[in-house]
Amino acid sequence: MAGGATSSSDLRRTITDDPRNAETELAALRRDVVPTEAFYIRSNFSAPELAPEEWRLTVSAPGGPPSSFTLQELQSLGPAETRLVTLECAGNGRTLLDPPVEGTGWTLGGTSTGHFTGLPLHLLLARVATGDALDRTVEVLFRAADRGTQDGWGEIPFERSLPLDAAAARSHPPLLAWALNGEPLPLHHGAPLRLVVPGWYAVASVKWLREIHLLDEPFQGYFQTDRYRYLVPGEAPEPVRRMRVRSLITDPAPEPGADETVLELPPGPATISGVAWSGHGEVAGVRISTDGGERWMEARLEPAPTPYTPARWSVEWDAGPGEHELVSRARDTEGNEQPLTQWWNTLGYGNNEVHRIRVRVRTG
Ligand SMILES: Nc1nc2c(c(=O)[nH]1)N[C@H]1C(S)=C(S)[C@@H](COP(=O)(O)O)O[C@H]1N2
Ligand SMILES: [Mo]
Repeated sequence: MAGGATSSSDLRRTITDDPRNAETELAALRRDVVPTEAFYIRSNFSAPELAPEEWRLTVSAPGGPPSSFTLQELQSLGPAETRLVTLECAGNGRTLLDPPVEGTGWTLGGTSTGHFTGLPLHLLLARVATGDALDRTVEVLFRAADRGTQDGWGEIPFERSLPLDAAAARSHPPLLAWALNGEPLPLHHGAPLRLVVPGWYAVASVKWLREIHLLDEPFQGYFQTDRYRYLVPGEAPEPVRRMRVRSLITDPAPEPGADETVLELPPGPATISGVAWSGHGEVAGVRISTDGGERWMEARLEPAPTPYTPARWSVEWDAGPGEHELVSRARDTEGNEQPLTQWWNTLGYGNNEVHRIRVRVRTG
């Protein structure tokens, strides 16, 4: 790689052009906020270009007529909130699985953290659910403008539901977001309006929102019942919900754009550092090994700025010449710990195995 400063646009690598899928370089995850140009992108279909002036959000509740809102009308329903939110694709880490599984080829960059601004969803629900509508509601469905065909399902939009308690949460509420890092949402992140659900794998954070329906029975669509399920042969399928605890070593990390599998380090004192987060509470601790998992030391931990976003950790290491395997292993306050070996499932979701990297320390 040529020397000099790395621009933010170099901090994301393309997986597929259309639909657009791109992952963030590990080096970009050293920052609390990932620059928008480096924020990972995951889209199942081509991005729909929606004219903001013509765009409306249609909302319906059981027993009532649908209503519709312009972006301005939504913005006037209550005070906007700006929150730091971590999105992580449920397929992050999929390419590490052995035997390999089908699906978008994420290494470990299917995650980013940014400031989202929007209306807490419960304010909209309170506005549209009158009478006994909320008592009759079990799930809230979010239907987007992007569409495509799926075998056996014909042409379908991207659409997902949330259980009512998650949709109506007042603590770390889902946001109907129109801005990312202080700017209007870019096309590929769901302009003009998307859902952002703190703590949940990002499949819940529906982009290019067009309709919201309060449902009196569970939603059975393709992206709910056929995909985004943990399928383990011989076990009952479980839906993909909250982010499983994960840590990443971000220093040392490959140079952006480089593909080295063994990182070169000079001998002597070094700081190993990284991030860790969980959708199930706070990070309780991170243990680091420099010998492939034989011995472990507890990392110094800085608390996350806000729940479900990355906490930073670091350890000092006196790097001796030779090859070493560095491993990071986080645990959360609900007692979950990253598995030492991968948790294989047919669709390759939620692989939160420990992060292992190989380093070669030069002699003198
Ligand atoms: N409308 C729509 N919303 C969507 C998707 C999509 O394909 N279409 N992909 C989901 C998935 S699987 C992920 S991981 C996140 C990615 O959000 P980002 O592209 O802003 O990073 O969007 C979610 N929302
Ligand atoms: Mo995803």
